[in-house]
Order: sequence, then C-alpha cells, then structure tokens
Amino acid sequence: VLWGTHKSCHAFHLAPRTLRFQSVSATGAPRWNDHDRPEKFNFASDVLDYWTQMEKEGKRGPNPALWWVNSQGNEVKWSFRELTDFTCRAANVFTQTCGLQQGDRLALILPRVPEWWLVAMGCIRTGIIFMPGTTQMKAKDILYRLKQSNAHSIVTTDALAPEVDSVASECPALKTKLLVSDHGREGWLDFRSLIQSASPDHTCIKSKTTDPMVIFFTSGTTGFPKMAKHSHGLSLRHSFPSRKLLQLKASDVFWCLSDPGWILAVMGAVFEPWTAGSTVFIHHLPQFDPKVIVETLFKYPITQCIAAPSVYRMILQENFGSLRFPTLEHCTTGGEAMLPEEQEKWRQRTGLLVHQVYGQSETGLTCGTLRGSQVKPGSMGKAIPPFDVQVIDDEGNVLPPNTEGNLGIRIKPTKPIGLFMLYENDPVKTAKVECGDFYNTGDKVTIDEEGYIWFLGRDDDIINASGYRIGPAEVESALAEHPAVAESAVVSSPDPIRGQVVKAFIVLTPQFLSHDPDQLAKELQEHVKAVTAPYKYPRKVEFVPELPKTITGKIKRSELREKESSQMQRQ
Ligand code: BCO
Repeated sequence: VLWGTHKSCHAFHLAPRTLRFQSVSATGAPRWNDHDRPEKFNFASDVLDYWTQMEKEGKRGPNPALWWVNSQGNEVKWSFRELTDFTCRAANVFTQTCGLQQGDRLALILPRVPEWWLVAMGCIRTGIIFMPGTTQMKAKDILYRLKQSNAHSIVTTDALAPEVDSVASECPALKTKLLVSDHGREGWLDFRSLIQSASPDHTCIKSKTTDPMVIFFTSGTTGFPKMAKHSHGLSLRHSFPSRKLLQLKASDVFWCLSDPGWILAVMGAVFEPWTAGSTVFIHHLPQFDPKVIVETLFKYPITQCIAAPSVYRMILQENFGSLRFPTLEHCTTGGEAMLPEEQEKWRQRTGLLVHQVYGQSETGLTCGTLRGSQVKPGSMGKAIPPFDVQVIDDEGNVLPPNTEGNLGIRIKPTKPIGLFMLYENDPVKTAKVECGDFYNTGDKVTIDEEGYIWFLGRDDDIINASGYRIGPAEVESALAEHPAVAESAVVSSPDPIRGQVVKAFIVLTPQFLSHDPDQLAKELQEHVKAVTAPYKYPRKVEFVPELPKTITGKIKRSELREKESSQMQRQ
C-alpha cells in the first residue's frame, strides 16, 4: 500500500511538466490581484504544480504539503511533488479506468483520510465535478444526493458502501463505485490499488475560470438540500484569504478541523493553505474529542487553526491545565457566530484572539477580520474582496450603517468571481435569492461605519446547530417515518455550547400516547440518527397535543421558535 499504517509513504518518480507562468508574491505564493478574472484557471495546475516546481527548484522549505495523523500514531507526509504525482494518478483512474469525463459528477463521501485530497484534486485536474458530503450520511441522504445530481461515480469507505449498495439500483446514472479500504468489495473498484498502478502522466484540463468545479449540498428553510454549484473561480478567489486574511506563508502548518464534507474544509484544508504553499495538517478524528484537539495542538508544530465556535467552546468547557500552545499563532472561527465573552475567554486561556469569518456554501468566505487588523469582539469582520458586501432591505436597497437588514453581495452589473453559479436544476430558488443588484444571503446583520459586520440571526426556519445548517423538513421527514409520530415541527432552540440545537415538537399517534415519554423521546432520537445524518437529530424533544397552525393549516414554526427562545432566556 502507499500509505495507511506506514509512518511515511513512498515517493514516486515524477514526470517533468510545463507550468504556466505566475508571478510570485512577497509571501512566495502564486498570486493574482484581488479583482483578477483570468479566463483560464485550474487550482491543480496553477497552484499545486506551481509549488511542485518550487520544490524542484529548491525554493520551498522541507515541510510537507499534506501532513496526516491519527490517534494510533500513524502518519502520512506528502510533498507537493508527491501530491502532483498521486493526483495525476487519481485523474487517470477517473478518466481511464472509470471512463469519467469533464462535467460528470462524483460524490466524495470520505472521512479525513489522505485519499480525500487525491480525489478532490484528481477531479479538479479532469474537470469532473466533485460533491463533498459528510460520512454521517445514511442511505436516504446518499440516495437523495446521487439522484438529484445524476452522479456518475461515488468514492467512499467500507462503513458507507453497504448504504450505497442498498440504494444504487435506484440511481441509473451511477456507473462506478470506488472504495477506499484495505479490503475489496464486490462491485466496487479498489481506489488504493488503482492509484498504485495508474500512470503519473496526466495533462490537466485547461479549465475556464467559469467552468463548474464543485457542488455543495446546502440545507434550506423549506424542502431538502439544494445543490450550490461553484466554478473554478471559487478556488481562485481564496487567494485573498490566503494572503491577507490569514497571511499564510509556506512555512505555516494549518489545521482546519471541519469535516471534509463542508465548504469550510474545502477552503480551509485545500485552497487557502495550498495557495500559500503551507502545510495542510489533518487529524483523522473519527470522533470529536476536545482532549485529542488539545493534545494535538501541543504535540505538532501547528501555527494556525480554523474551527467552528462550538469546538472552541467545548475545549473551554473542559478543565484542561494549560492552553498555552507552543506554536499556535492565529485562530479563526466560522460556521456560526461567536459571542464576545467567548472570544475573551479564549484569549485569556490561550493568549490568542479568535478571528471570526463568515460564509455560506453559496459564497465561500465572505467576511472576516484580517490578521493584524483590529478584532471587534462579536463581529464577523469586514467584506472580503472582491465581494462588495452591503446591508440591504427586502427590495435590495442599500441600508445605512447600524441598520438591521440582510447581508447582500453585489452581483450586478458583474457577478463576482467565487460566488456560486446557481442552484443546480432549480431556477426558481436561484431567482429567489436574487434581490435587486444583490445575492441575498438571508442572514440578518448590521454594519458599522468602519465596515465591520455583526450577525444578528435569521428570520426563517433554518437551524444552525454547532455550525451545521439544518432544514426542519429534513428532520421532520425522518421523524414521520416512525409510527409514534402523527406530526412534528422542528425548530432551533438556543444552547450555550452549540449555539443552537434541534428541537422537535411532536404530536403522538393515539397508540403511543401511553408510552413513557423519556423512553419514547430517546427512541425517536435514535430513530432519526439511524435514518439520516445523526448531526441533525433533535437533542430536545417535547410532546404536545397539537401544533400551532395558520388558518390555512401551515405550521407556525416561528411561534414555537420564539417560545423556545424566551423560555431559554428565562432560565
Ligand atoms: O452528541 P451525541 O453523542 O448524542 O451525538 C453525536 C454523535 O455521537 C452522533 N453520531 C455521529 N456519527 C454517528 C452518530 N450516531 C450514530 N451513528 C453514527 N455514525 O451524532 C451526533 C453528531 O453530532 P455532532 O457532529 O455535532 O457531534 P459532536 O461529536 O458533538 O461534534 C461537535 C462538533 C463541534 C465537532 C461538531 O458539531 C462540528 O464539527 N461542528 C462544525 C460543523 C462545521 O464544520 N460547519 C461548517 C459548515 S461550512 C460553513 O458554515 C461555511 C463557513 C464559511
């Protein structure tokens, strides 16, 4: 095997390749100006192979490009040269062995294993559109994604292969299934051995910056997740966060703790660090454990990290002796809002300020506090170029400072690079988020005179639980599959650690009315965990005789949400 239980991996002979010229910035990174819109851009050839060339010329230090560890003491360290080699092999596996072509879709459902990075980059080299997804998904979630996207291929592990097999017959477009495992499985191709035997010679496609590159499934206030489709421009745009927001250098070791199923990881564990030639540090972390996070920050020379606020809160909640990490210089957080007192507590314990960033699956990083500039506690920073971010009303009029409104990104006369292209197969929802000259994020904010933006919340039904965006319909439909549930309404409930948690108000069917409520609540929670991704399960359950409804029979979730919120405030 190439890796796995080995302490290091083999280096392969690399074929020489030609690179397009890029100028070099002060930090050594290939750079584009913040408003550049080159006609052609491909992250694999323009960034990854650039750093490979720098390594060959002795212009980059010896630190790895990818440094993966797990709790068993296994380690994988790959240089950019090795990454170029392996990702060219991955590209050949996709096009030659699997017969995939530019524009085909590939579902990438892997945990934090090194192959994730090979698959993503192999797709970028070939123009195959990859669709990251969390490994918490269950058969129902996977089926929805494969069908909605007409996926041609899926890459996953042993744990999820049976779930995929249970629904594959309903996905006629699905042609190849690739398994990342040390064992074979009937009907599946063995990704690891294919990579070993594949050729490292591959010519990267000359992708247009506007060609599609990746699709993120993102939950909405109604219905099931939408497919936010991004072009290669997403990867180009993240050179700004790399250079200015985080000021990454080739000597930095950057750890993004987000699961690779989310856009935060695609930005924080791929585009930003590699643009600067930094080391992407990965801990396998199959189960979240604050102790492992703290130990890792003490053990490895990590200089920067990014994680959801819940991660910082969960670390602070534990009684760790010291949190003065020897090499950590800069902390960033995103995915949900962090309170000023939480930022202050982290500063007191670690000596480090947490810098907030804001973004969505549709937008990538949109706001943030640049490293070195003033941190205003509680604020998610300023607009990140080239986005022109404004606070707008429901008609798209720009509002003055300190006025509550929607966070909008200007899309007219020119849509900025890096903003999603559209919701695939959904022109209605695509049109709905256009508001005058702006893309309307739906997030309520204010902006001050200096351009700092404060998150206030949402006035729709989307739940943000510890950085996960959850649509109520996804949980309600899972609950509806249980015979005890006559109907349910799912809303957010404030939580001191997770920001919000999912709460389900449930009307029981007559035959379950006499059941023990605590036991039944547990059973329903386990049921949701079993039929859909468990991060969505209702951590709070309340049985009610009826749900509040409008005269047309629509459930008034806002009423339940407000009730929940005021009840929590009283406690
Ligand atoms: O808390 P419980 O133990 O009752 O349940 C947990 C898990 O134990 C359980 N679970 C997980 N896998 C399971 C399973 N149960 C059954 N079968 C399985 N295969 O389900 C619950 C999952 O909840 P969780 O994921 O919140 O787990 P946990 O361990 O509490 O993790 C805490 C966090 C903070 C690490 C986690 O919530 C997290 O990673 N949050 C961040 C999410 C994130 O990265 N968001 C960014 C999205 S991108 C974006 O927002 C754009 C920003 C620019």
